[in-house]
Amino acid sequence: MTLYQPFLDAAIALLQERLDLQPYPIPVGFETKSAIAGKGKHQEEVLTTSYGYQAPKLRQIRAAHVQGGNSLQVLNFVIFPQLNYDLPFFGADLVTLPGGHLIALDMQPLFRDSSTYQAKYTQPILPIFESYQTRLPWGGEFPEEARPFFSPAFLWTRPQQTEVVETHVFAAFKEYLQAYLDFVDRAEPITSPSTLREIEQAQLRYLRYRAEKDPARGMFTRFYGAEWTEEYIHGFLFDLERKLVTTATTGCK
Ligand code: DBV
Repeated sequence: MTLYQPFLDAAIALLQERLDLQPYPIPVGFETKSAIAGKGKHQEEVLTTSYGYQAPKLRQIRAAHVQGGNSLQVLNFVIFPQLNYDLPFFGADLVTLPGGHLIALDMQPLFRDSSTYQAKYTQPILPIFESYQTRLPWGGEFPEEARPFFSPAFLWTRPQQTEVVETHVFAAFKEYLQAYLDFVDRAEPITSPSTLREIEQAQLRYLRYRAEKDPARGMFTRFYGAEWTEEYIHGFLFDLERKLVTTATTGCK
């Protein structure tokens, strides 16, 4: 059992329990991908497994799980709401590299600076965030340009010990996901054309940023090549732009 497998199992179990969960198509060739990395005695298989689901209010729920031995484990898990809801994104980036663990967990806002948006989607989770502050302290430096995409309840931490990941990070992950699903339960469709336009713009802004700046691009390119990596990023991990083009040109969803 690798470090983030229990996170993935718990998330899928919770989603199945609380949502009408359906599969989301994963492009052929991207469900699993494997390569051998390293040299000589340090050779190690790096296996990337993808998971995709959808639910009535949630356009895409997807996870990428990278398993490459003790010093390379990643679970990147994101929920993209349908464009007619003002729900935030659920974003988890759980990363273990030779240098240590790097944990990013948030309900990433569509509208970072709106006080009504914060009152609706950040204030309710601040008590959860605060309850982890002493055990999961602020992880320090992170890209300034990414700041608009995170909420004040952004849990960003670099634990020294694996045990902290297995206990406190795991607990925080499950609490954030439960709280997110509470928001989903309560969400009502948006009908105002101007708000719908703002939501689409905000989703595209987020998606373009993440696709362009994906911190895993270098790693995936080294293991699996540039062609596979770009297709994985734009065709699965951050696929909204392509889906919008398909809808516009064929009328299909
Ligand atoms: N990050 C992804 C996806 C990954 C992934 C899809 C499937 O968005 C993994 C894999 N994240 C990943 C890896 C690293 C990070 C780092 C492998 C380490 C990169 C390295 O050190 O080589 C949050 N993830 C990070 C960092 C941040 C995040 C801030 C440090 C990156 C840096 O120093 O530049 N999550 C990440 C992020 C956003 C987010 C930037 C922006 C909206 O939601």
